[in-house]
Amino acid sequence: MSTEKHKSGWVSVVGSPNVGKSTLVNALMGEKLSIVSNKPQTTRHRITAICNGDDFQMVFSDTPGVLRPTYKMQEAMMKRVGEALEDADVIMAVIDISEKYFPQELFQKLKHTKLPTIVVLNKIDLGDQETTARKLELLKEQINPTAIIATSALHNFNIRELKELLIKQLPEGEPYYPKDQISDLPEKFFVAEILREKILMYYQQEIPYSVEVVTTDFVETEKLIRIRCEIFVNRHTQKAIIIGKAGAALKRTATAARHDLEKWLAAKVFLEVDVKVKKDWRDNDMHLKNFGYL
Ligand SMILES: Nc1nc2c(ncn2[C@@H]2O[C@H](COP(=O)(O)OP(=O)(O)OP(=O)(O)O)[C@@H](O)[C@H]2O)c(=O)[nH]1
Ligand SMILES: [Mg+2]
Repeated sequence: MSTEKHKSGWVSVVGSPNVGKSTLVNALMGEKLSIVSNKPQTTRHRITAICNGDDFQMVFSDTPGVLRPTYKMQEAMMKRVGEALEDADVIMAVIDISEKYFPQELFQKLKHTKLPTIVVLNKIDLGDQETTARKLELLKEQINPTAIIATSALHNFNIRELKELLIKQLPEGEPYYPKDQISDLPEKFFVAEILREKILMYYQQEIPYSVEVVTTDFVETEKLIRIRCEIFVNRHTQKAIIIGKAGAALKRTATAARHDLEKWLAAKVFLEVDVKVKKDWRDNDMHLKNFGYL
């Protein structure tokens, strides 16, 4: 294989919260790297997912959904979106079938960018053919993208086709990462994310949005991997909710996380979880810095 023909590039995945960006990236990767939930604002960082083939390397930046920030953590989340767009070779803009428009700021970027832009209309399993066709037409008119495709990430519909469209737009070049690498984020990050996914799943209202998870220990022994995580909340009342009556809620959450971790790490896992309060951490520069947002 000649290196001249090898294609490499960064694909930034952007769109509103909850439209299925992370589900799409996981489907394109054929592997779950980004956590997914039915609640908006699941992704908080820029998640690198490296998709490798014999003659290409496509580095996805899965980003937080675009929103108007109301606290500092969300400001940091929106900064990640901006950075991902700056670094991109290709923009993959995701909108779902129920959504009327792209967020205004993003819409302007998409309209004026010189980068190849692939628009993905996702969740078409939730709409009828007529709506899908009408939306595709409208998006084509509004944005004039390089290509547009309708998908259902949940049902793996048109994912192979989307992948081909993206690869076509990659610039020629050598790989940025070794071909067996799938992310540049540390294992400890993904461990914390898996636990946060379970918190998104099992707790309601403001709780998932008030939580940060940090992996403090990750020790591999011959028999198992010993992991310790800390869950931080904004207030004492939230700590009580996380733990639940006689610790039942936390136990259920930790057990679900442990099951996923064992699958993901292909090893037996011992998971210890502590809950701590860091008052109003989402607006505190020092805490945000420690948590890797700033
Ligand atoms: N019906 C249907 N649901 C989908 C599809 N793709 C994703 N979902 C669901 O939509 C919800 C949100 O998916 P995510 O992948 O977390 O969305 P996201 O855009 O990454 O969300 P943020 O990270 O919060 O911005 C989850 O419940 C997914 O299972 C799809 O094609 N069809
Ligand atoms: Mg996401």
